[in-house]
Amino acid sequence: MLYPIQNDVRNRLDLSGIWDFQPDPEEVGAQSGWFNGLTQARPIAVPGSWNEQYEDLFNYFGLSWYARRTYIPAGWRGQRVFIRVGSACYRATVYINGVEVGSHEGGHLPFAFDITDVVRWDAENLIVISVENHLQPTRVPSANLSSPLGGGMLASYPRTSYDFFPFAGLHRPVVLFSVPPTHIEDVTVVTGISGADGMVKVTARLNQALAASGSAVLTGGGRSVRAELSFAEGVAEATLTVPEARLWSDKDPFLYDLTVTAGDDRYTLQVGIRTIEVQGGKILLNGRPVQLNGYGRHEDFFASGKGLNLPVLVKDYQLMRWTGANAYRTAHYPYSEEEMQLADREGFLIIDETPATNLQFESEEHAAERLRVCLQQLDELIARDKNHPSVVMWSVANEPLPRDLRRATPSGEVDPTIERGRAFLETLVRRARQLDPTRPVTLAGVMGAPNDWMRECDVICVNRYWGWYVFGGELEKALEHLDRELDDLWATFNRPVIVTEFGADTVAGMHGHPALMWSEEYQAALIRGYLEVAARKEYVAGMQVWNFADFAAVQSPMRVGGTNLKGVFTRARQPKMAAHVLREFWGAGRTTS
Ligand code: BDP
Repeated sequence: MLYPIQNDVRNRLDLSGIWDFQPDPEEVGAQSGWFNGLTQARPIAVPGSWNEQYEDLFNYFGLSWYARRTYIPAGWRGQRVFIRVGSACYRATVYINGVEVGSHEGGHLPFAFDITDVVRWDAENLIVISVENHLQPTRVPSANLSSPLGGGMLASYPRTSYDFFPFAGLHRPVVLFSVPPTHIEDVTVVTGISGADGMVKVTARLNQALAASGSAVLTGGGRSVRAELSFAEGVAEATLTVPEARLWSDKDPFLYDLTVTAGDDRYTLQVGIRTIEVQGGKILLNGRPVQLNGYGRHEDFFASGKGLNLPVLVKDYQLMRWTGANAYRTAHYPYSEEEMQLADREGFLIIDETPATNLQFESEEHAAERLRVCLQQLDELIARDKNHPSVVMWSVANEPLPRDLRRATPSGEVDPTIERGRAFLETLVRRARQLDPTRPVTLAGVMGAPNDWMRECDVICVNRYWGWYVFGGELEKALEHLDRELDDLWATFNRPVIVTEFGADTVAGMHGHPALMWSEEYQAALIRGYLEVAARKEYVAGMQVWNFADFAAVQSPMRVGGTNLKGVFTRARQPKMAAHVLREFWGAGRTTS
């Protein structure tokens, strides 16, 4: 799944802008031929969630139709033409000139369809995309579960099983692109280090099982290294040796250009030469210990919802850097490709997470379908992000939940979800490792879940709310528990530990003396306390605050104005006191030695 680019042999037309839009709550659009055009359309921005663009659409998750017309440049004739959607949440069907060309499910990953045979060259083309985000128990993430925990996150509306707003729509750009008839369909880059040399192994695959010749050329830092590629059955492989390579790191995110040529096609991508591995209690970047300090985040902003918002993205990177962060987790789903490119360029270390958040194993009814969806999304994520140097770890799940967080049902009977969960999660971890043996694999564990669920993980990631959901207001006690629990995790696993969530809801501008819960002082003290405890532990490989910024959640008695207020920045990106504490701890700079 290569990101579409523009060069002299490939073309790309970005259809971002104002589209026509029509909700279809009765689901009559298909019978009524809406793929031939919308009758009562209103304007809507693409990319963008529909929910915050119109008041009546805020809690609407049903079927909706998008439409837009475009000419296709004459210069594309003779090439294969594709439509590609960066993401559509949750299920989408694409029609070109009234012809259905394909569907995709899963809200956060790209998909493309070959539309060469249905495009018009002498007239405008009508592009129609239907999207729905029905909140269902079989989907990932799941909603409207009937299990005891599934009454919704804290009896929420809408009834999600997770703590963020289920924004819907075309969240990332829709583009048309064209490529030569025989073209490079995929490139896999694996980098290594040998003495002062960088090793870049390139595997390229064509769309057809043909013999062809080509090349791989790596340029950067005033140097150029070249290898011939000879394709057999559509696949070619070569390893480039880069003398005195400039390595990619969070301190020096140096990128080379790799240009792969095959027949008439040419594709260029950015490559960072680096290694990532786990050794004892350390994560090693290019053989040296590195700390992954930063945040759990969300794609979230006013009006755009979960839609790609480039100025906010750049601003967020600047603010993360201002606090001295060098890492974050894409909680709780894959983020945009544009964001991953920025991370490569800016030197952020990413824990790349699938949409499998808050999995429950209560009923076996939906388990098989959910596993299928999880595996599909994991496969698509790794296919999309495998070449990003910034991606240093895969997270296959966030906070999978046993029935009872105290590990046994009150009657003393064994909780069957423990064994079901273990098998399910093990399948995900193993699949990630099989698809990509070059990166550590993890999942972010909830407080009270069985440790056994993390047994297969290379790095132990835990979300901890001592001082908030447990021992709220009792910071001293909370920190004692944290201290002890971290040591226990190390004793159990002998692997690096990252606290992937910790924090406190905080109303910006609310102060307290003494520092009471919800005040800026309390959040600042809690974060300071956690960082101090962690600083004493050699095996802690990173601290990630929940959350970078306040974000839209579902309505519940726990979420003021439907917002999770654990941000160290507000939703409008103003710093709370805690942001200054982080600056003090991390601001001295990046932590790779
Ligand atoms: C954790 C979840 C995260 C929530 C957070 C919270 O992983 O999605 O937003 O807690 O409660 O359980 O703020």
